Amino acid sequence: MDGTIPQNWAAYTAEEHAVWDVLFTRQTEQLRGCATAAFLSGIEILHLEKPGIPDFEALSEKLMRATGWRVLAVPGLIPDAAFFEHLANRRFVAGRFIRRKDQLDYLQEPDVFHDVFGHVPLLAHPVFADYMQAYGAGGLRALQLGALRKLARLYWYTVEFGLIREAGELRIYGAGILSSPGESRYALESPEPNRLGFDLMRVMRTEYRIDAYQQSYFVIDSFQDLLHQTLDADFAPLYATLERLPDLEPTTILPEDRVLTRGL
Ligand code: HBI
Ligand code: FE
Repeated sequence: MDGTIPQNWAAYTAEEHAVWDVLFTRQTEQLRGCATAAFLSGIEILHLEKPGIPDFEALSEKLMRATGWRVLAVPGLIPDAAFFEHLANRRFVAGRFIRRKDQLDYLQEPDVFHDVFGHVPLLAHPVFADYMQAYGAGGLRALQLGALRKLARLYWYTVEFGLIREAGELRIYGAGILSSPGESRYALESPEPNRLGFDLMRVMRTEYRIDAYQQSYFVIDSFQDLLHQTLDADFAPLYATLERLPDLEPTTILPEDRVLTRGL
């Protein structure tokens, strides 16, 4: 009852593999010079450039060697507790299905392209791999403390929509951006969204939208810094403080925010 199912890799059709190939080629071209170096080396370590939807068993073997994570298939979204339990044990759950070829740009539920192309390469990075495990353990505690709404914002603004400062530039590491052709350009280049220095409490106060490009992105200095700002924190008193602070809209800028310009 852990919500996982066999991937049944042999059952994918030629057309399904072709959808992966189209998305993969388009996104890797789009992301040249835009994605964090850790993402690009993850693609290499895991041999994701091989055509077709990856076989989770072979993928897990390579990932296991790199950082001790494995990838398991799920039919779609699974309950929060099960999701966190998997992460806390270094198991990443990925959608088995792939979007149809008339849905290349938009879909609601995470499919195998979002989950594997967007999330899995960074799991080959030792520090990010530890961050994801810590998030899973933190999620289980947040559920007990009734604080999931706050902690979910941390996942959203880092794992899904995070930016990182690297080689004097802004780069993408969030899977929601990496797997979206439109947002990968918008996140780095558009003058519209705010790009704010990452701060744990600030992020956990900030609401987010799931139906449009983000209006604020939070920028980390390094994965090490992200891990330290989160893993080292005792979240129970932070949640208590958050109860007394108003939530912030995605567009808000506070006087104490570190606002980054595109050239940093
Ligand atoms: N299930 N398959 C899947 N993928 C997710 O990203 C996911 C989930 N269930 C719950 C969940 N995410 C949330 O708890 C977190 O995003 C906070
Ligand atoms: Fe995701």
